Amino acid sequence: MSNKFYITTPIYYPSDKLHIGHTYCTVATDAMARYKRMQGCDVMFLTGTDEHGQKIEEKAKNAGVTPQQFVDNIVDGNGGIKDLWKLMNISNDRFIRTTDDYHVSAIQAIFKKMYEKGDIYKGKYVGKYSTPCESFWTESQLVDGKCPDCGRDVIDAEEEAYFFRLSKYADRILELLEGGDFLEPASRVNEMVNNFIKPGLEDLCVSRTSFKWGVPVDFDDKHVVYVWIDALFNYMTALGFMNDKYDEVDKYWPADVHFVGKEIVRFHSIIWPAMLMSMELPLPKKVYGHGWLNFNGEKMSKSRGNVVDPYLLAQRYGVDSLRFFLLRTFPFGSDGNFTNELLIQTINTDLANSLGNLVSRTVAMVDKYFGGQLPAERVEGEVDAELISMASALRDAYQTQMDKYAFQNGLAEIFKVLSRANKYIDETTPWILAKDEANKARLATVMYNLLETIRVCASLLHPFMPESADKILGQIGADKAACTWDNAAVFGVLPANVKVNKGEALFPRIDLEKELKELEEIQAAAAPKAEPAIEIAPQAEENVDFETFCKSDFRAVKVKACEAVPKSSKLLKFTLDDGTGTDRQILSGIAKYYKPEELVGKTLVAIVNLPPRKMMGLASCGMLISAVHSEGGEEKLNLLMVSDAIPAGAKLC
Ligand code: ME8
Repeated sequence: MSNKFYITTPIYYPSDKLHIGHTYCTVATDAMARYKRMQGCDVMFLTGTDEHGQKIEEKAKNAGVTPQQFVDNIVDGNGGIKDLWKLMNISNDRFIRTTDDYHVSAIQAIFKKMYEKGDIYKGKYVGKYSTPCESFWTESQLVDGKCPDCGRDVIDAEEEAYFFRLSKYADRILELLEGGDFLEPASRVNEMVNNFIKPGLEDLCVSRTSFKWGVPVDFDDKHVVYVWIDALFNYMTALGFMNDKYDEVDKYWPADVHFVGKEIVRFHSIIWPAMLMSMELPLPKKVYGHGWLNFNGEKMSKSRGNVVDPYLLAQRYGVDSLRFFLLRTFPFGSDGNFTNELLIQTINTDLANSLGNLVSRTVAMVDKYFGGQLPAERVEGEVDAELISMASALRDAYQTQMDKYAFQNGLAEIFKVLSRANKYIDETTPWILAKDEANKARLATVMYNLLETIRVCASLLHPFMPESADKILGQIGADKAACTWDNAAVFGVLPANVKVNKGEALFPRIDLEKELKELEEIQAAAAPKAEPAIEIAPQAEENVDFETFCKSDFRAVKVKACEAVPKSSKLLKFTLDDGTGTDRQILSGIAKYYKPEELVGKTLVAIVNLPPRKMMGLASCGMLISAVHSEGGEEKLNLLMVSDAIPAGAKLC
């Protein structure tokens, strides 16, 4: 059986500096890659950057540089993405950039192949168009019927585009998701099936003509390939699929696991396998959707000014402490709440107290009582058995957790043993044994058992904190070559007359209160300025002539009934008195902002002469007017309400 292991991170957008959330996923992937290498696997660990798309094109334009210059700076520049991974000691075997020539030409060939097969076809993209943003949206992408980017009105529009026959693969995708453990954690399967597959998979628009910064469709260069096709196939082009740069598809594909954040699980568990099915390629063995890190209970975002900078933390507390904290504290499959306090407390409790203290006490005692080298004589004691059996069983318990990607639990197993070892010191009281020369062999046995326990723990901590684990192994006099995976399940590997090397304290204790204050000040000073608390959409530059404006028929309408639309999280259905004597039905995507019952009896404003349109199979005849703004990064909406003294049907002008 092949012992290859191919693992990937998402490829990151180089649109901004990366933050602790991105670092979290990359560190987890790195720990898994190192764990597999330790087991003797032939690992391919891929990461990279996803460099195309409208967002990058716009950012570059605003910065006055070309898109290529823009991404080069964020990826390769000083303090950029590659520098961050170097700092975090990320051991990726390959780094792909989607602007790499070999990838670009491979994407063109892949697109063409699916087109020739008939799985990509040319059609019309009928949707909504936001003129100020020059972007197309589907009905479901709109937020309250408005452009999700600028919050302004959209118009009906159509554009020539290529489509991928996603619908053709719906049954196979459902079977894939429900029939095994392709997607984990299991909770994500329900999410995908209920939210995306059961409502019906529509064919996917896979080309754009509204911007240029993408891979051109080589047989129709007005179009650029949809960024997600470009991005997802990185996992294969980086091995040499449809290019000559590498020749490792047979060796490493299919991927053993793609680690991805929860919001991109949809792309990886539905669109990606469907495209692979179309290309008749083997599917990855697993997609693991990890949770998000929030900061102080809030989503991290630039507009809130609360993104946590991994550079700052790594420089202040050490790379390994940060790596450790991320994987020790948050269960990988769920969301986690990052706080500075939690970070410092974890460093103090686990690293300074439990691990660091055990190592420094043990080494200091061997140094003090034996001049640094143990004699070979041994006298066993009753209390030894439990420690030895726990340390001997640790590797397998750890493996069970790691194989489930349960990093937190794998580390918990190690810390159970470390805490047992600390207790063993209290039980054996080496300082009392040291008082009597007759106890020398017993004291040496106690020290040896501690050193061996530390060796096993440090070996298994290695994937999480490689530099510190090496330092610990160095201090306890372990030969690195002997600290193998096999030996992690054996007690008694260190030579009987092992010699220790007293060294620096690895994890100094931090004064929580003082440090918190300082850190908060530094973070506040370094944080990009939060955007103003209240954002109002910019006013339209385009003028509408008076006559056109007057064609819009604004009327006061009274809410007779209002109810949620079944199966829609957004829509409310209004039955309105518009003064004509016949009820008017309007659907509005405002369920997030109002409870239906609070609107009954209110007098609202509607445009009543828009052509009727269907939403969720129901007719909507007109549009309710509301005011939209953003507060602290959160969208707020208020329906325009007028005095109840105004009769239904009154014209507003
Ligand atoms: O999505 N906590 O790129 P990206 C945890 N280019 N993870 C977080 C996070 C947080 N606070 N914020 C972001 C893309 N992430 C695409 C991927 S793959 C073919 C293309 C994670 O830079 C996020 O969930 O926006 C995602 O998995 C990864 O960072 C990259 O995000």
